[in-house]
Amino acid sequence: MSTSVETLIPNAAGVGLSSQLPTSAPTLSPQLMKSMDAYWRAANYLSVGQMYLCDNPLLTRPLALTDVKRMLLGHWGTTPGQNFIYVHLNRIIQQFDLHMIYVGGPGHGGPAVVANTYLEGTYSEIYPNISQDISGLQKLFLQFSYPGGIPSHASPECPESIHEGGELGYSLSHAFGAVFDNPDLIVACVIGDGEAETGLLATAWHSNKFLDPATDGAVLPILHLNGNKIANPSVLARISHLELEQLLRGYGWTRYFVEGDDPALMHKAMATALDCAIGQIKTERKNARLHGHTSRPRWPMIVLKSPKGWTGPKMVDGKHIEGTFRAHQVPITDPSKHPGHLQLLAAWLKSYRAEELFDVDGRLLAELAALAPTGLRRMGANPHANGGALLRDLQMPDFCDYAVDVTAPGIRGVGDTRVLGKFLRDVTSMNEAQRNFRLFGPDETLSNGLGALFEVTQRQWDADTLPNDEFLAPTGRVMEMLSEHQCEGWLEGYLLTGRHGLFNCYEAFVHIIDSMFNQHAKWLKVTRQIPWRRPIASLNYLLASHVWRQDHNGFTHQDPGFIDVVVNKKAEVVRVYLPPDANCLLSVMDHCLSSRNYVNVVVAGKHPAPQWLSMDAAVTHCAAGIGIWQWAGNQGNDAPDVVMACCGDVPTLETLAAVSILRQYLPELKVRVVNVVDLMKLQPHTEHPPGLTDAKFDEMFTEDKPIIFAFHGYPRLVHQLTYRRTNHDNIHVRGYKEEGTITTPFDLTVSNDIDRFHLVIDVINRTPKMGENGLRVKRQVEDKRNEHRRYIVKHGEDTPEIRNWQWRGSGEPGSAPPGAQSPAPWGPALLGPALLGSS
Ligand SMILES: Cc1ncc(C[n+]2csc(CCOP(=O)(O)OP(=O)(O)O)c2C)c(N)n1
Repeated sequence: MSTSVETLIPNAAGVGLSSQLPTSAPTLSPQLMKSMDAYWRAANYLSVGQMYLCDNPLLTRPLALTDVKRMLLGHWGTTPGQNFIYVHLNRIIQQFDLHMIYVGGPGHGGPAVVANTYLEGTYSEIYPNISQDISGLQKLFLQFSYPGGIPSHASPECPESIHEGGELGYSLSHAFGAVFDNPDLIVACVIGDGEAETGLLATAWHSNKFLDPATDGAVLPILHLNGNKIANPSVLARISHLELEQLLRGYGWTRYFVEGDDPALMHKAMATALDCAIGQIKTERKNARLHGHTSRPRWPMIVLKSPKGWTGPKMVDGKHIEGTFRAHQVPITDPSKHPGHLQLLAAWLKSYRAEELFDVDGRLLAELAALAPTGLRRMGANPHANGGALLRDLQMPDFCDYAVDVTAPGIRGVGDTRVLGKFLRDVTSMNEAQRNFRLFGPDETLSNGLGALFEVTQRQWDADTLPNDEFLAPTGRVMEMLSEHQCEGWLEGYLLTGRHGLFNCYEAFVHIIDSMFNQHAKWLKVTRQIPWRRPIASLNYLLASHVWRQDHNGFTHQDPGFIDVVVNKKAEVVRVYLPPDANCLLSVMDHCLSSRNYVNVVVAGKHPAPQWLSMDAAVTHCAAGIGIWQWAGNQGNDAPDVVMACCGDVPTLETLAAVSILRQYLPELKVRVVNVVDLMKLQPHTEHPPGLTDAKFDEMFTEDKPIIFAFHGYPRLVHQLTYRRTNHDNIHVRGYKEEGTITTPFDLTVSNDIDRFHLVIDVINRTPKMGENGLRVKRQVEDKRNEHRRYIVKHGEDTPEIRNWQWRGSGEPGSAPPGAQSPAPWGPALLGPALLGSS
């Protein structure tokens, strides 16, 4: 491979002009280049050592089989390239006094980041037992991919990492999330050419249209074109240079190509490219910050084309390794089973000439150690890579100031998220000065009822604007791009570097990021066990357009399954809240925005809906997470005959409507109403400490009475959470069961048997001795369901009695003495005249 560094600089018309940059630029003196090459060799040596050696770390005696680990793990292919990049980044950090962190997209290059943080000293500072001597080296090597040791990826245990890179695709979005509102920060983001084939990475290039050069930092993408994935070539490596260059140009980048395999030439080329890139970043910043330029910069990026497994074995067992897909993992397999492999391994290790790099005690030579930046400029010590260390509390208004005045339960609200929107608006403005709060979403901030934010901020947008656009500005607190992946990736990067945020999304489509949520939750679980990782702000989801209000959008938009995915994760990391009304939503969101190290999922409605609790009652209810709504039931001081449980705004509405029927027509039935806000309360506290104790659960749900549970999501989840509870056999759950289409709001509940009439039928069917009265009510509500169907087909909307239904029972807790009979001013008969007097 010949070596070149090439850039394509746009001329005034924006057309790319190719120009060769001199590879002999005087960036590196011969001495500096020699030292950097030695540093690179040291990192490569440590990487191979981690993959292979359990003892004899500096080969002070001939390599023996007993020095080699029994299980050989790790990914060599990406590692030397990442080591090469790291040493060059160290140089520019020093030269330009940069605040820089490193994101390694191919996180399987864990040996590289561990090696480099060890060489720069941060690793030993955090883990003093991995000391800067032979014994430390031996432990460094042994722990890698070893039981009880560290994972093979850039895992949370590694000091420089905000991105494990186990699941490929998220690096560039994380990097951009990290630089929003971090004007001095540069994130060097290494992107695997395989990783570049993933959906998110392919769209993440567009992040440059959302970056404000005046108030945000910069990302320097380094596309690592090493040609191969695990077993295949990469697409970007097998299209023509012109196609690749045009693709990246189309994404809006200035491209610097560094290509070759001769280390000496490549060092020069890389240094030149980095100098150009950093120079350009500085110029763009200056233009925006000092000269007020507003045009979108064509930010620099580097394409590093180097052989996969560079400097590793060229041939093993007659097969080409370096530069091929075979270099991906462990190029030399188990020496105990393959004659000749031990010698090959020894030769490979020796090729790095460790004796020229480390002193006899195993310490990196001082002149090489001096190549790394010092103190907090080291990428492993930069506090942005341990974002919790930088986290400042959000300034929060008193959420009670936004309360809905609930004069009586059941008054009609304006839409719960619309109430929340005003609270979020003020959270936004109160934190404008410290610039550490952003709202992310795929184009739905307005439609999710959060339009109040645009009274104080804009959508950040650095592409062109037209006169009819709304709420677009170079800087703003709202980030909207129609890629749920991108929103999630940006938000994660933002949180991981010590800020706060909220992701609002359609409930059905948040599934798109299921797997990203998984990875973030895993990260949080691990970091909770790492004392030096400071807690970060929670990842908050607001699922504001939920399954039960997708009657107009139809079946594709009806899916409450994200919460099923979420509860698979450790209860110590996840929380799921289903506030029944606006005051509960305010209370829950206040808690979520103040919390740390969780993933909080909040499901809330945006349509006008009944409001149940005063703010005081809401605060008490949400603090408990679950509670008996004494005012809604009629058990008084007696034991209930049936427990009507509800979780979610629409299930709560249908439950209370069902209760009102029961109380009017079957008043001898003692009904208890339990509302669940915090879903995880259902789990036994032995599995999830904040869950209800069995005694409390039994007290609330009884040990033997039927429980009719109207649930927002798929019914199975309630069974999953409660299967160990005493009364589990009596829990009968109604929820979404994949019945949906374009229809009326109430018909969606009818289609899934969670409507008030069906809940009444469930009660009658499952409560013993309901007698003739019960059968008559059951027939009546069955007729009601049929009548409903006929009506909506004829009129195209729900019946007036459904549309206008209002709770007319007694008031909130405290409004009537316990045990007092409700005056039951139910108003017009719910089931029509045929039933009047039946009770
Ligand atoms: C989303 C995802 N799919 C599949 C894998 C399995 N995998 C691990 S490494 C790899 C190839 C990566 O290629 P590239 O990004 O070019 O990295 P490099 O070649 O530099 O190792 C694959 C497919 C993964 N980690 N993540």
